Amino acid sequence: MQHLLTAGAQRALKQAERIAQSSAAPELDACHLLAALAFEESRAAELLLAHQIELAMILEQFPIQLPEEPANSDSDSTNEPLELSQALYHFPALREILNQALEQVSRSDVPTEIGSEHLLWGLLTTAGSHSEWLRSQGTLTTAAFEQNLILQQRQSAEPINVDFAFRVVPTTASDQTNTFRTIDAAANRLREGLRVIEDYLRFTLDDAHLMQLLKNTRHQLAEALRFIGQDSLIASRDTLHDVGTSISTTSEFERQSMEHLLQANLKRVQEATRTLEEFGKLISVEAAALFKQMRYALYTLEKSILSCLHNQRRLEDCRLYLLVSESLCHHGSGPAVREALAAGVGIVQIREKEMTDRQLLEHGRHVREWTRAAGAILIMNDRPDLAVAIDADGVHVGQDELPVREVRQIIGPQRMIGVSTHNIEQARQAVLDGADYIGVGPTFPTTTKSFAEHEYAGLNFIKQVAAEITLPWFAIGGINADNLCQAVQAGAQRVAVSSTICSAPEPGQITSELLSQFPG
Ligand code: 3NM
Repeated sequence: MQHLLTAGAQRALKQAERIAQSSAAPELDACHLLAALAFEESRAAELLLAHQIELAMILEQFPIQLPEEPANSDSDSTNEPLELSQALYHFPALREILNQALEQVSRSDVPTEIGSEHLLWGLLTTAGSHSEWLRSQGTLTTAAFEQNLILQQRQSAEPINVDFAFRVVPTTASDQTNTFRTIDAAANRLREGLRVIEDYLRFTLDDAHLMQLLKNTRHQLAEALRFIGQDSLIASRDTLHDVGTSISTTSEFERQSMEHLLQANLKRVQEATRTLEEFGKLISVEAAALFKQMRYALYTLEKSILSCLHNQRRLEDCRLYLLVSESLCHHGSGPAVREALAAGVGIVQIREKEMTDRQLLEHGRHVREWTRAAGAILIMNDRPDLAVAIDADGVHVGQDELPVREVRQIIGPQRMIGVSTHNIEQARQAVLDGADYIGVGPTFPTTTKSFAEHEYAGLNFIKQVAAEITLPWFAIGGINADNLCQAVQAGAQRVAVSSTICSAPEPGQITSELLSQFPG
């Protein structure tokens, strides 16, 4: 890493050189630098004064003669930054001081350039008559000096404290007009982008829930623009002179895929809301707050749409999801899982409530091997830590377990998170929370998990979800070979079962039977 000297430090070194010359000294030494630091306007000079050390005292103490001519600013000051290595080369007598200065800089919170204050630190901490004298000046101990140095650095790094909020208010009529024009153009950009996204959601993704979110955003835009004032916006519109309308880049006409088009428009609407928020602050605080809300809603929308697409691909071939519990398996979970995988189960969840962590870890590693060999997805119920430990592909959580955000913190961005939902509000919320798939149930009465009377969702819930959610979802609860067709008719494209496969005398055979009931 290269270290540069600040302009102040460079000036001080040059001044020291001149002082050495005017003092007819055989070579430049530390006391010339000390005099130069006190002589130049610099941070070092401020620090010296803070410790009651003045130039006159230095001149009295050391055999120094200040130059009669002031430094020629033109020839002396160069704009070239000076590197430490160059300074060491030019001023070999100051080597130790420069090294001490570097050490002090490296210790600071924000390593910066070497300044005059660091040179002063170098003087204070290297042996010689200069440091003995400095330390004998009462208040100048290394601890006190270091404290002042830190304070000085903080002062320059922190923003100035003011007891009022800055608010930039357009002052002239043309300022105002330009603000309105900017808002008008951004609002149009936002409207157009929202329309493109809406068409995508309607005709391609066919997701009624996310479309509703988009509609809410459009309503918010109308509400926010009321605070701005539609009349002012239209009055300030000047499309003919808008440079943006005539400039188009070729990339604007290139969209490689539907997803690319979607992403470009999601970015466009987010950028537009940012412009609206910033310029809106100049007109109406209420409008700015609404624009901000819209910007966040659009981030969530982007995440939800992209998550739908990504997970639809990941779970494309997964029609049947097996939840395996040792206690339900007549011949042990090993044969049940292996036979079901061989018959075409695409995703397996380890759902054990009785095992110790050690047992779960060992069991999990086996199931990981089997699922990996079959190219199937492995999910761990309720335990993000163990999911990571056995390298599972994801975690499944219920409504009372860890929320998606916390699970995400533990398992990272790539692994999946499944969430159990028992009514449509929970299902919608899970989509917005960032679930990768949801469980929808209980579809039929089940004894594998207990539910309160009001939690029994039934086929109506399946129909509701089928009507509005395109994030992959699995109908679950009491599904068997006899009723699976009802769930499929209600709109389920994927189902999850536990006892039907685990307790079957021939898990492979029942798996095939279940799979054969899916259309296509
Ligand atoms: N969750 P079986 S139903 C674990 O509705 C579980 O969220 C459900 O087992 C939900 O296929 C259920 O044996 C039990 O009924 C699934």
